[in-house]
Amino acid sequence: MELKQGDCLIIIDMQNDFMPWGSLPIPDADKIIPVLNSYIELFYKKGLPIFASRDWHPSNHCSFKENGGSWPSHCVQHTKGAEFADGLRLPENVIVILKATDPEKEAYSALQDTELSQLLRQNKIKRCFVGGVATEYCVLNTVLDLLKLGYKTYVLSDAIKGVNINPKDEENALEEMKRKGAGVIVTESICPLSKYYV
Ligand code: VGL
Ligand code: ZN
Repeated sequence: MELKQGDCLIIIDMQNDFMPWGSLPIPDADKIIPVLNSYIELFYKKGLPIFASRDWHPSNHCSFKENGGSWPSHCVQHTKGAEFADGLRLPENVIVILKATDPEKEAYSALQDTELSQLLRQNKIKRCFVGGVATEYCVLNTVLDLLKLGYKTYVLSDAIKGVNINPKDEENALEEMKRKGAGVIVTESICPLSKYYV
């Protein structure tokens, strides 16, 4: 498969709090950092847009246990935990999308109450390549929204990680995305030259 104009990379919530050193650690989430770096390099060198979402909660967010939700406090605005994961190499022209900023609302999809759908239209995007965390929450909901909007959507299966609160959650999420029309690819599908680009 060849990348072309109209393609974009969408990186979901690769932030310190979701890494093994963060407050809501996703097992092995740091292992996908070099893989994502290679996708970033590939899209950047082809001049294709790169979007990166950040879970960006106020400290009184409803998803936190102390506020009646089910998650430990995470990705609080302007904290180190909300910054992009150490080691992720985003270019200077990355387009950052802040999500789940309303204290009263959980928002897993990077398209929910954000400017992302407008930006995709403005950039004349046709195909979206999506990686990041967590597979069965923010990646899943973002991919389903993209499919609903009619974008050809590919899940970067070597650049996602799930929480797996139940052992099959990630697997089921992948199945659902496929069933609803997503393609599932790996680095070599779009970058045949090397294991990791660069
Ligand atoms: C996420 C749990 C809570 C995610 C965000 O990025 O998938 N998961 N907040
Ligand atoms: Zn969150």
